[in-house]
Amino acid sequence: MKVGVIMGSTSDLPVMQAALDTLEQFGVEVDKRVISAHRAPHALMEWAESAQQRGISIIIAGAGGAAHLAGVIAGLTQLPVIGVPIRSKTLDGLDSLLSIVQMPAGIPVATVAVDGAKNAALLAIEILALHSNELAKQLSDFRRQQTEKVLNTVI
Ligand code: RP5
Repeated sequence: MKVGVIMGSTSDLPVMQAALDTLEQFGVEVDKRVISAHRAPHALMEWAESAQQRGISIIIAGAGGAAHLAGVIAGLTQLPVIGVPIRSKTLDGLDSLLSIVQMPAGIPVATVAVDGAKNAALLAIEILALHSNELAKQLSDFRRQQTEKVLNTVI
């Protein structure tokens, strides 16, 4: 079980690192790439069309601005695609969010919050955990610890 993590630019990496770190924390194998949908469309097509054959089960795609990366990938593969809108300089990420979330019917992209890379990884892990008792156990431990942390906070 492998998760593909792709981003449109190395400038997205500081945000997308949270997805990579979370997947690593759960021991999930990652196939990571930087490919821009508009600067390298042919390479993107090759990557997306071969993703399933390369053992990827779910794709997390982060991009900002006119963020068509996740939608284009979703059109090229039947694998579930989770989009991460990256906060942009000019419109604060609203452009990225709307570009990713407003997919026309027929080709879905599951969209997380602006800069929501950690939740993208957790959503991918939840999907993988449907077929992995080990991941399901790790996930419930993670959630229990998170709950305990909230309840044990002294103010
Ligand atoms: C998008 O354009 C990338 O995903 C990035 O968020 C944004 C800016 O890219 P750079 O100009 O920093 O490479 O394609």
